[in-house]
Amino acid sequence: MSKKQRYTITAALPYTNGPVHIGHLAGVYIPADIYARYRKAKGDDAVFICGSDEHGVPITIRAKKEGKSPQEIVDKYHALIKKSFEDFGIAFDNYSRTSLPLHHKTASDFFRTLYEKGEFIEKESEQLYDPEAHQFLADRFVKGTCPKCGYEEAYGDQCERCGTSLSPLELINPVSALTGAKPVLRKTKHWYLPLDKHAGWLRKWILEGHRHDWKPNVLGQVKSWLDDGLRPRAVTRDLDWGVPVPVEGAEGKVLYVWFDAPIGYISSTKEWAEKTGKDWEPYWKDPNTKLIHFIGKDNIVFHTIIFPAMLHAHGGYILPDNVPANEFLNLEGDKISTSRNWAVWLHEYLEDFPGQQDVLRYVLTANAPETKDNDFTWKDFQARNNNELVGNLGNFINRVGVLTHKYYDGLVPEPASLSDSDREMLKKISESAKQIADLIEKFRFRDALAEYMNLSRAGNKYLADNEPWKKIKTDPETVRNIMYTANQIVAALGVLGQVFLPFTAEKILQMWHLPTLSWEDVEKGGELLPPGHQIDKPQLLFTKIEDDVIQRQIDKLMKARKSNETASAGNTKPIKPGISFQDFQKNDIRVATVKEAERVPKTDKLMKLSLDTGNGEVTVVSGIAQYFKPEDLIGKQVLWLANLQPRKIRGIRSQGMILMAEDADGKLVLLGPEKSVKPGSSVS
Ligand code: B3M
Ligand code: ZN
Repeated sequence: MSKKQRYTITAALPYTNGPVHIGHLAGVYIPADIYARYRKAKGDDAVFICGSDEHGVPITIRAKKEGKSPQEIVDKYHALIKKSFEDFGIAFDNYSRTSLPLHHKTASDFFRTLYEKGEFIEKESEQLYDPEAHQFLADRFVKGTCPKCGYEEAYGDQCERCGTSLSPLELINPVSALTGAKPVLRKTKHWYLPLDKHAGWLRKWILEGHRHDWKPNVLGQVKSWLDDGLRPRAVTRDLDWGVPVPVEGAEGKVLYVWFDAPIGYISSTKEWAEKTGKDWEPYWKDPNTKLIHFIGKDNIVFHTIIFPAMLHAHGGYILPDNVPANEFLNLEGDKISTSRNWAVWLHEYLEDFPGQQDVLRYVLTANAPETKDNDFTWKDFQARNNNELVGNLGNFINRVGVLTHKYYDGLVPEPASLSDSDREMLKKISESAKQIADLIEKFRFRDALAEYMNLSRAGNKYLADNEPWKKIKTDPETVRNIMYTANQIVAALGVLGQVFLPFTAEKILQMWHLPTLSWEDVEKGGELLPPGHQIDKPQLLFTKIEDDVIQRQIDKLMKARKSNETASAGNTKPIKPGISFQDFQKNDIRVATVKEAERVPKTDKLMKLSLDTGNGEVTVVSGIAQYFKPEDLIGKQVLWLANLQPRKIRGIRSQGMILMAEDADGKLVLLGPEKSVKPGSSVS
């Protein structure tokens, strides 16, 4: 037996400003749960930690919208989220919340330690303040006219029309997005974590030390952050909801939510330790402990750079051993969105598919966005249930149970002398277990699940090839061998299934009266169920899902889409004051072809494009990097305003601009000719 290894396994703390949906489950909680269950099945000393992230600006916005206090909002969603996780068998050892006094104290002490060690920089700056709301305004909460292009709806951090990065102070006629009031300037002091100081060791630790064991998507993001150059990052905010900054002169300030949230992992571990009479410290401080963070791709920088820098600056803590981040899950071809209600909510799924948690767990694992964004569709959900769960796994187990009862009154038969094919099948059981283990340890959960299903498929094939129902009269000895072997496979599927499909595995274990078998027992090979072992009459594990059930789900989504369209139709902007045709003709708009595209370093939004204008190439800097990948743009034809005065953006001379349509949710869409035309063709 391998040595017990200590693991601290965390799953991202969900924001309590809405319920959880399939994207959360597929991206973070199911893989984390499989991994934690696996480690425990292997006999490791693993603790699985999570909790609600109850601070941050979005929660205060939600509270304002619903006319409630932030505490009321987080109470409501904390309860809902916690229940969804329980319902789906996400087996946290502790699910905490960051509004608890224990967390406030832990986060506060952590900040104080860094403060006292001189790990922060203090900086005073002038920021916009809303005199009506009595609060400083985060950049996104200031709107006004872009000084570069005159767009009236520019945000305090950027103009989405021309792509220029802005500071709120550059906006013409700024107004508060909270109250519409004219903001005033006020001095404010904040504490910054000088990430630049940490760049050296971070680079060594991750890009050298973990270059073989961390996922490529994670390494890629880390590298691009480091290559762009790290800068000091403010870890405090002027806000009245959060953990108060525990130093003098910080009245009315709280810790930045991304400073306190990861400390939530530590406080949740402390809470667990208090409840269970354990010591929390080895789980965070013993260098032999492996710390694993399961997260979505939008959280990578916080878990690979910022939180490790905090832990390092504090001293005494271990750093993550791995950060297996997933990409995103889309729904029926569209990005999942809480505000557009484009989601499958877990609590609603359970109303429509009671008792069918494992079907969703199965589909989300089989289709997990491990290496790239993936799509969930209801048709695929139906097909996987009917073909794979009903047709393969459920069918195999049922057949073995039925035949064992029919031939042997539910007792595992005594084998005669096993044939080569029986032996091979038995060998495959332990090989599968090892293979699944290996894949899980590499965080390849889809492949691990596929291997699990392969074992069941092999079982089906074994029965079909050997046809016990034909031999029972003529060759009962061989049938005893077959049914003995088939029951061993069921036992293995029950034990190994606990990590993927806990509800189903539980049923198998009960029907087969499985003694306490461990993962190691299955890996070792050999007999799992002795002859004479009694099993129950089988009940069906899965049922076929009919078309009308799926159609209802699709209809529900279409309804959400319709109501979004109606809502956004009411939201179109008023038409601007009239202009003459001559005015319009001053615009020289042409079709151009994108030849090259690359992100502008150190910005999130800017993309540098090289356009074939039919009359040479020009460079345009455009604020579209959030919506497109460079490779998606190359070769596309776009509309180009050719005679806009050139200007420098981030040191790059940008000539003209690209025309775009803005979707109701602010997403930008390229405009181009309906069919390809010669670059330089004019638009009128
Ligand atoms: N609440 C963001 C998110 O849900 C954030 C994660 C915190 S993990 C410490 O995506
Ligand atoms: Zn602008």
